[in-house]
Amino acid sequence: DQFGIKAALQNLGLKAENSGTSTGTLWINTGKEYISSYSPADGALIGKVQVTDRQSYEQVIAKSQEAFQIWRTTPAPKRGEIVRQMGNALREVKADLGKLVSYEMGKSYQEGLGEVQEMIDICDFAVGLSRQLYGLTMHSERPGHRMYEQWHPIGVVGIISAFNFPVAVWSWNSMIAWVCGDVCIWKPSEKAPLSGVACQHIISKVLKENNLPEGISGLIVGDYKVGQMMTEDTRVPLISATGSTRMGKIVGQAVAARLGRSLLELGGNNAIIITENADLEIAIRGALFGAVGTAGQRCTTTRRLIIHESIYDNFKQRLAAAYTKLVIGNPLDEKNHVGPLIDKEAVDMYLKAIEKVKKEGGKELVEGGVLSGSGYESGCYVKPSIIEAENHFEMVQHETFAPILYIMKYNNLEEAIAMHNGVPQGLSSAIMTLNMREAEAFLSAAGSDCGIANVNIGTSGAEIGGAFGGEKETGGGRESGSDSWKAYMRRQTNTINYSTSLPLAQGIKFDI
Ligand code: UN1
Repeated sequence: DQFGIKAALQNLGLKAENSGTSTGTLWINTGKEYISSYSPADGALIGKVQVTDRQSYEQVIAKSQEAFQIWRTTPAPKRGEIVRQMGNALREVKADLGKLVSYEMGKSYQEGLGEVQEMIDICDFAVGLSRQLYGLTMHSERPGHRMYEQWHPIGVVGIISAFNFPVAVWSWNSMIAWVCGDVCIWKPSEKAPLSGVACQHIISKVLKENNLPEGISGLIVGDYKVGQMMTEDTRVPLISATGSTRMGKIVGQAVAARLGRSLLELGGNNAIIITENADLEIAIRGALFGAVGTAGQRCTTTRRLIIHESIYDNFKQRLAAAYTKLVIGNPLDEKNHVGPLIDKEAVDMYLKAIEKVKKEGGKELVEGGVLSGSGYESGCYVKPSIIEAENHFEMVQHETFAPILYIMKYNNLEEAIAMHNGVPQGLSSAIMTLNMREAEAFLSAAGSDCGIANVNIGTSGAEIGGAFGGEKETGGGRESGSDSWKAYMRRQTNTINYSTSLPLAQGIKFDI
């Protein structure tokens, strides 16, 4: 136990066998099916988590509905105070939780710490927000009347999160939803359930210390069938789901069928345009972290580089040289840059994508492949690859959750932007240029069609202060900062008559 995993698990209250259903402080024992969580770092079984069955799901729903009655009328700044305590609790366990995230899903320890930092940041943001849930006031067209709008909590929010950010994305949703007065039920990824259980322990402790109803935070565990209980449930007015476009289409349609609300944050196919006016040093570094960080398993991962033809050869040589310096290995060992993929299924998809794109005419500039031998026993470690390809190739149009970077050339910026936007997804994007006209064209209404567009920064690593999400097949939802909170509340327009008569709007006469 060279990296202190045992101690971290212990500090986080995890055991070999864990219940996966929690109404808050109360953990429900279903005693039946288990999910085993294996580390892609070394292939070891970390622990088991019980799968939520229908009966225990009903208990979670009942507790959250009960809790909502109290939480919705707790003053928002008081709710913020609870979230402040949650942020502090996260500060205390940052190293342990970062380690668990790293060990359970395979991102580097540095990135695991970064993920927990992102949670702490959103807590701080939410605390401030708890005093700023502003509505507008309007001028009524009728004398002696006042109009305004207010924002009320919506109810039970169902959160479905993905393995790649097993805890941060949940916190973007839950911390904001909590200050908004909602209660949350979380189904963490079945590929990283222990990280979910660990967070639930942290939150329920804070709730208990404050004598708050346990159902403010509920946890359910399992695969899509468990998620389905929430997506089809009219008692859950909002479902926020993060994951693949395939999953999002199923969830979105199930929620729409009952006219519920969904907030979707799905796949990306993020590109960087590198113009002849780029600072090449920054462009290389931005592209490198964007493409290989989290082993290419961020929804914001850089998947395509669109490079001006005049610098194409030079850039590709420098990038390929940078790739030779990447050290691949155990994510907990801080000298390594790239950890494993989440599981062998992901490795298969990575291999198939490379094979397929080569059949389509792609040329491997930096060769991929699965690593074997000492340190790579889990079978989940792969080599980041660069492939020269064309934008219309089927594989280039598709999001493969692995470190495969497609590079291509362009001749003029208009063409580059058309290539950039010429994919079904629309999450994150970037341009590398020191030329103001190019940068502004990229950010204009005729530029990038993505929810995130950066200049001289890679596509990943967004800060929590902005609204996070994207267009087209990315699903259109916005989470995290800015005014994303509005998605978690219901808006009510109020008109108050304090006059002694009853004039009708639009000047309508109706006298008897
Ligand atoms: C995700 O991959 O689902 O912008 C979220 C980023 C991170 C969040 C990624 N802050 O890369």
